[in-house]
Amino acid sequence: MRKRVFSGVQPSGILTLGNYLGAIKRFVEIQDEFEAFYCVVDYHAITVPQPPESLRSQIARTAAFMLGAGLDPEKMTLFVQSDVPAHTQLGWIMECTATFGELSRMTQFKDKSQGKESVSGGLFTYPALMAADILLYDADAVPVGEDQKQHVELCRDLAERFNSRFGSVLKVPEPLIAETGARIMSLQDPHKKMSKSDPNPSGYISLADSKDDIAKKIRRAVTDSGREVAYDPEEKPALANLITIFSHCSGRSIDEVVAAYEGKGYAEFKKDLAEVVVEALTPVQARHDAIVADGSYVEVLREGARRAHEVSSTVLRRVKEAMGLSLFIDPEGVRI
Ligand code: AQP
Repeated sequence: MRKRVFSGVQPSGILTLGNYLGAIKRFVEIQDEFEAFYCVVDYHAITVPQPPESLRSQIARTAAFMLGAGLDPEKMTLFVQSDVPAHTQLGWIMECTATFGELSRMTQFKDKSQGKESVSGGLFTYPALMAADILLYDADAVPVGEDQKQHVELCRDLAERFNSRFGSVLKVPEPLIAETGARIMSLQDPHKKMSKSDPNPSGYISLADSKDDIAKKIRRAVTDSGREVAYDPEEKPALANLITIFSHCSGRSIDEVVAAYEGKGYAEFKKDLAEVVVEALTPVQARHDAIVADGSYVEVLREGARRAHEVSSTVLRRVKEAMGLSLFIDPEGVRI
């Protein structure tokens, strides 16, 4: 039997090149090897305010970009989190399993809240919901970018704690992180990861950016002092990030990229980088546009939710039974 993977993507903006290279490209590569469940995690997106119209279109576009990147409905299950009731139910149980101290140590919360008390409670507890998302599918592994590793480790801790209290109920998953390219950094600040909710659009390349926007953003990307195209993440982090992007989009190794630009300046490197990125994204954009135009993602998401419900409701039932919670009403709200 194939091992199972689960992973989610937030529809909190238009997907970035970071989401694509760090996660979605990988989802596509492993869809033959694993039984994969991929989820548009819209409950996670509402940890910060989202206007309803843009949230609705971002959910559709996230799914369409994931399919456009090459996810195949014949091979994997793609669904929207809020279509499957078990997520919030196990989410609450995981909130009650996690401790305040554990959630306080999550670096993403620290980064995103920046010490403000006005952030939502959901932003603080969302790693518990993420743990529930994963555990509902008995996932063996979770393909994520490096930035999500801490959350997958929390998920493992919560599953182990739950199992030590209630018996062997939950499968403890492993993170599955690519060796390189797992963390694509902002084009404006190489110490910050590239993020779709960055208020400065020059920091990220969105999957919807035009050829001209991509060229402009790469031209304006910060570089380090010096002229030589050399890969040195410590001393030249901005350039190292651009070389990593080049390598991932072109399929050439870091060494090959560096060798190709020996004796050439940053300007020529950046011009070619823009072309390589455009070449990688053009087919994804074309398929995305076709999927949005014919609306075919709707049926994929409907069938995905049906399949996800089938699997997750069984795991939720197992959890409730082990904890002594009520089983008089099934997850659809129907008396049994
Ligand atoms: N910069 C990145 N480099 C590599 N991988 C990344 N991922 C995100 N940013 C990078 C990976 O993309 C997957 C989906 O991420 P997400 O949408 O669920 O949440 P996120 O990590 O919070 O992504 P963003 O773009 O930064 O969203 P916002 O701005 O809304 O917070 C994950 O596997 C993630 O590792």
